[in-house]
Amino acid sequence: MKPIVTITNIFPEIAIEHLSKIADLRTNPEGAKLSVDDLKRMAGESQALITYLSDPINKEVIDSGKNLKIIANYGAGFNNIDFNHAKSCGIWVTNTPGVLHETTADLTWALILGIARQIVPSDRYTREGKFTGWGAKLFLGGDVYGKTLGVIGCGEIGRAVARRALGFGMKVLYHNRNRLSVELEQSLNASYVSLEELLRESDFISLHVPLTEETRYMIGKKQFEMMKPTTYFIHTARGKVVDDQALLDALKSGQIAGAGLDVYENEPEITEGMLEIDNLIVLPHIGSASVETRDRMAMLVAENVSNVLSGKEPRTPVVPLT
Ligand code: 8YV
Repeated sequence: MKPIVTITNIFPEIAIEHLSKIADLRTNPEGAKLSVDDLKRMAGESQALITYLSDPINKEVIDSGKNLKIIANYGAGFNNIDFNHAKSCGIWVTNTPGVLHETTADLTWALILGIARQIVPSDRYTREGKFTGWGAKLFLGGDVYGKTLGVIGCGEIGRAVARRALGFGMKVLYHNRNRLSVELEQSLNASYVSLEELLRESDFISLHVPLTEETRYMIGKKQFEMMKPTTYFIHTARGKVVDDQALLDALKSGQIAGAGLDVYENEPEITEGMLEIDNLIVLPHIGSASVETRDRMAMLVAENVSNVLSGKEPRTPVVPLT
């Protein structure tokens, strides 16, 4: 009998084909919203559970997985999973590092350029038939080339964002739990600074930390007050790292020049008042959303699952079980 593998949401076809050769696959092809009870039932039935950032894989769900061997998250972030509890139950937890950072960095840059050059309102204006001739003051934005980029969190996504800044002649400041090696710093032309210095000096600030107890609400009123009125704030990490109300206040009062967001404090709810603000781009959490990257993520998930089901170690465990 083949092991049961349950996928809690829409999953790329290429990996479905691969997994269906080795497992009895249960899927949710329309991406129907699942309750904790649904997740508990799925965990109870399966040897492997493929999960998404929107699935709260808490103690209750994990305890229901009597035969569960692996929880394979479709994403690099895994704050939706109580991985310490999973580990104590002998269940592997895996994520998808190494395959989505370039795509997420591309989107970060789309936000940097988009907010600085007013791409979204310019497009709207043109579509609305308002473009009647060249205007000397039409949608004046801020320069990107030659400015200072501050990267908070210099893991693989933060570094991919910093690397792109080389082509824009930017000065790069970064802040991270640990300082990067001298070689890496040199290859990125990046200087390690305190968080406060980064907030005070940068023209663009981009956030790339995971959501943990230490990073929860690390950017709030006090941090926005340190930024320059010409600074643009970009956030493609996890909503709860930022106090959205403080961000909204900073945008409204002109404390900062603008922001580009892919994530929200109470996602998928957009924080009240955000949609009325002009100097803000709001995206629906599409950081890794390219066809190629989603396929790569899914194939890595499939490899992790098939390794564990055949008694091997997964390729990208969140923490080693052994
Ligand atoms: C994923 C993400 O699409 O990798 C992450 O952490 O936020 C996204 O790239 C998301 O996690 C889907 O589950």
